[in-house]
Amino acid sequence: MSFLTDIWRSQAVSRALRRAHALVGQKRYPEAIRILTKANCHLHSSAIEILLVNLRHDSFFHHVATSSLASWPPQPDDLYADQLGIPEIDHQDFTATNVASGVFNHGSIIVRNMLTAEQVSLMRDSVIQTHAHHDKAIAGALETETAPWFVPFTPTPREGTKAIVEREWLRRTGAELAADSPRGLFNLINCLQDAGITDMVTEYLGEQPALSVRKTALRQALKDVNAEVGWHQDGAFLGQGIRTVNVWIALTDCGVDAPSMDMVPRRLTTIVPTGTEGAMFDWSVSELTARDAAGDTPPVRLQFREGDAIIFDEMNLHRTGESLGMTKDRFAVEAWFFAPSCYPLEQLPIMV
Ligand SMILES: O=C(O)CCC(=O)C(=O)O
Repeated sequence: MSFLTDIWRSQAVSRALRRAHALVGQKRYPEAIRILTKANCHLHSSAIEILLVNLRHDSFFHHVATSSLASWPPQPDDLYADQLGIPEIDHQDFTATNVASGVFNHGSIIVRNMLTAEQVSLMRDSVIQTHAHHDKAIAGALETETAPWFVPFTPTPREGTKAIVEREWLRRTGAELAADSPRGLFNLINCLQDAGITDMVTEYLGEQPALSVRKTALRQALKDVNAEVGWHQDGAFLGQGIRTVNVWIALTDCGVDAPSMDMVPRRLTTIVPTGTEGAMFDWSVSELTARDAAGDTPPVRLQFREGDAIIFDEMNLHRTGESLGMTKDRFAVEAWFFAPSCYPLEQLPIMV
């Protein structure tokens, strides 16, 4: 980059930051976020990306949440009654009606070709960079050396919110918090928007959604069996009265020689017993209980091509699908959206 281009760029970044701060001073968070996002698409600035993570969180507390849905859960018609197992659609049929029909009648729905090859490559690189820069931080690198790929998110303490404490454990399970990666989160939110996911979720939840810092992850599942989680329903620890949907997207082919997801292919309407003999945690589910809950629809190991997605919610019973002898790591992103009108604050909101 030439000296003049450098000067022009840093002036443009300062201008965008000044405008955003002025808007935030007037509590106009959505406009500040829009301006910074637009500017950053060509400026790729660490300072903008870090500010965006914080503004997306703070903006939740200035957002007046209203839902267009009087009750929850909805009871959509079963459009997939004639399909065995988990229903599958292609990206061209990705609508809130189809997704709700799959999730509320069958527990989940697979969407093939959710992301383009270019989006997959951008997100896979984001996962790799985030892990690598977190490693540098662990080895003692300063934040200025790990930004914009790894800058631990530290939310302003507020009543009902919770400091993040599980980074070490998450990392052992192959997950990085997307909010710890200002550039990774920027790329993720753009991909979610460009693929039509944010619009679909807005219609599905009946309001502009918020992601969760604690549940939105950039994942690298290692080929050597290492999952420390086991069978679980996220509803066992997310709390009652929530409205949520998770979009999990494979960034590499998986399910044969790389870890994938194992899933009970049916809609469960209750939280099954947790912490029974053989379960790894008090919130996870033993093999025996999972098989019991599955009944005549036994768990399946899912196979995905890169860019395929599966969508489910807090009632779904699943685990990382891994076996001894797998030869490849698997990359994925996991985006948990919640309805702001009944948001569990300890999950730490990020407006999208
Ligand atoms: O990616 C994985 O292996 C696990 C993901 C998961 O448990 C989830 O999306 O809730």
